[in-house]
Order: sequence, then C-alpha cells, then structure tokens
Amino acid sequence: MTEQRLARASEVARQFDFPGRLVHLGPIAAGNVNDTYLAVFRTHFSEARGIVQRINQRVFKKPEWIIENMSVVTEHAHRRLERESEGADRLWQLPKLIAARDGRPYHVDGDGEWWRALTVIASATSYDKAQGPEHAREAGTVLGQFHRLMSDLDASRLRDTLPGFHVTPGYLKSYDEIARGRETSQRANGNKEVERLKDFVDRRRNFVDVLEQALERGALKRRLIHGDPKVNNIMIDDLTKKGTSIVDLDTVKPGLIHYDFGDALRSICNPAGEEALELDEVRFDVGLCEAFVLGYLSRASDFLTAEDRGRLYDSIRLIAFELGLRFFQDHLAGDVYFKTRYPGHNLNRARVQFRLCESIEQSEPDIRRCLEKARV
Ligand code: GN1
Ligand code: MG
Repeated sequence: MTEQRLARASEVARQFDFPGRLVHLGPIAAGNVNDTYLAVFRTHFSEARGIVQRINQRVFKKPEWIIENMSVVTEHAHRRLERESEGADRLWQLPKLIAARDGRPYHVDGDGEWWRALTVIASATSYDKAQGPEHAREAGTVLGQFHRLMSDLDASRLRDTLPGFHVTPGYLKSYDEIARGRETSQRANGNKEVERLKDFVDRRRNFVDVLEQALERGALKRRLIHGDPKVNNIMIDDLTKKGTSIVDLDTVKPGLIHYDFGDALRSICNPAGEEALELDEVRFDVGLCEAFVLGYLSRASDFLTAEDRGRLYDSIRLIAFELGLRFFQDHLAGDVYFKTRYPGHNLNRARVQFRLCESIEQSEPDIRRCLEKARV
C-alpha cells in the first residue's frame, strides 16, 4: 500500500459527510475486487467510523448502478426491519450509504474513480473461516433472513450490475477462449499443475449447466439474491455472538437462490479457508453444513419449493467448481480480475476450490442425508 494511495483515500474520505476531523484511515483486507478503507473521524466529544470504498470499474462497468442498487436495497430492508423490529429476536443491521458533502451518494475523484462511504456495522466481526457449528448456524440464519428481506422487493427496480455473474456455462465458454489463447499457452506451457487443473475441468463439463437448464425449463425461478454471501461477508455480533448483518451488497440482483446457498456453503464448510496453502487441509465439513442449513431454514423454509430443494446438493458442488474455474481462468489470463498478493495466487485459489469440489463429490451421500434430515 503506497503512501500515495492512502493520501488519496484520506482526501476522498474528507469529501463525505462525517462529523469532525479525520484522525485515521487504513486499508481493510476485505475483498478481492474493490479497495476498502476504515476511516475514523473525531470531534472533541465523539467519534464516527465509516467504510470508504473505491469501486473497481474494471469489474463493475457502471459504478452508478452499484450506488443506485445499494440505495434501493438498503432503503427497502431498513424499512422492513423497522416494521418487524418489535417481534424480532435480535437487532438486525445493514450498512447505509453516507452522502458526500455535495449531497450525492458517491464521490468521483480527479482520476474518474468512483468512491462511496458506508456506515460500519456496530460491534461486529466477520471471519475468514468457520469458527465452529454455532458460527455456521448463525451464517445460515443471516442468509435466510436476507432472502426473506428481499422476497418482497420489486426486482425490476434493480439494475444488473454484473451481467453473466454466476452463470456457470458462460464462465466455461470464456475459460475455453482464454485457455486456447496464444498468450496463455506461452504462460502455462509445461506447467504440470495447469495441465492437471485443465483435466479436472474437462471431466466435469457435462454438469456446468445443471442449474441454468432447470431455469430454462421453468423448474427454478429467479429471485433476488445477494450474489456473494461468503463467510467473511457475514457479520457476527461481538456482544451476543448472533449473526447481525450481511455486507457487500454490490451483486444483489435477480438470480437463483441456489447460487447463494452454494456459495455460502462452499465458503463456510471449508475450515481451511479459501486462501489455504496446504491442499491436504481443504475439505467439506458436513457437520458445519448441517448447522448452516438449520439456521437457513429457521428463516427461509417457507419459500423453498420441492424443485428448489431437489437441486441444493448440485448448487454446492457447482459453485465450488465455478469459483475454481473463475480463479483458474484469471490465472491463465494474467490476473486481470481478482486482486493477487503473490505470483500464482489465483492458481492456488483455483486448486483450493477444485479440491473442495472433489471433497463435496466424495461426501455426496452424507451431504444429501444432511439436507434430507433438515427436510430441505
Ligand atoms: C470476489 O471482492 P469479493 O472478495 O467481495 C467475487 C466473488 C467471489 C469472491 C471469492 C464481484 O468477492 O464472486 O466469490 O471474490 N466478487 C465478484 O473470494 O466477482
Ligand atoms: Mg463481493
């Protein structure tokens, strides 16, 4: 992190309507796409904290749509939470946009970069890995609650911020184009691990359209989904240890809830985490899966159809495979999408997801039993 980038982010933070003077700004290691900072402002008698984020325009081509969606989603959810707060078992939170001093809900800097500021979720922590079954159950509860909150929001009010997101056959198509490219063969030629992963992909080609086909046939329907409910986007209340919020609302859009279900499970049920360096430690933990599913169903059971239920196992396997494919493709393309911290980082991330996918395949009977037991 260069001094220059910090100075620029500090300058941007001052453009937002926080009370007092900026006393601290530091990067938060959150996310593989946007740049995220914590800003602390103080007056002589109070402190305000905020999240300041640069939106990655290489990924999100229309940053104004990200801002627009965020307002629609949070205003809807905050209204509903307020309405339901009396009977609620906890105080749910969701971040809110903080306006810039000129009144707009974003700031564009001199280089044309788009920035936004958000409230910080109070007294809460997110974790990169599951802390145990309690944590997994709370993560499931948070995702179920989010799906519930979105279930009465008119989807036509939201823009598609990332066309093709989570449509696995589309990723396979772009992977094929990249893998065949001349630059890729120069970069990857002779690398045994690359060849092994290519083979891994080839042996699973016939199942990549399992969800999209069901959608086409009308067996599944699109609903509003989060898009990125991985474990470190779920906030656990430090005081009560209950789930309190889900953050990172950039990819809320109509899609299959299976994408969310699969993404959350491929993330929370891998105790080694997605940045693991030792492949042997990567596995799918069915006990954590069971805990997550119980939490999810405590909020979401009434809107799952029999068709939905029948494809939940496939969603877990598919999303682990899909994320591995996305990391692998980015490695072959020269790391143009996900941020990396070391050479081969995306290759390693792909190896982890593919190993996880194998473990999911090996545990299929147990996973199906666990879904059955919970009457999913
Ligand atoms: C990206 O930026 P971040 O970490 O919130 C990606 C997700 C992946 C995730 C894997 C817009 O999310 O789809 O699951 O990395 N987001 C986008 O860690 O591509
Ligand atoms: Mg994200």
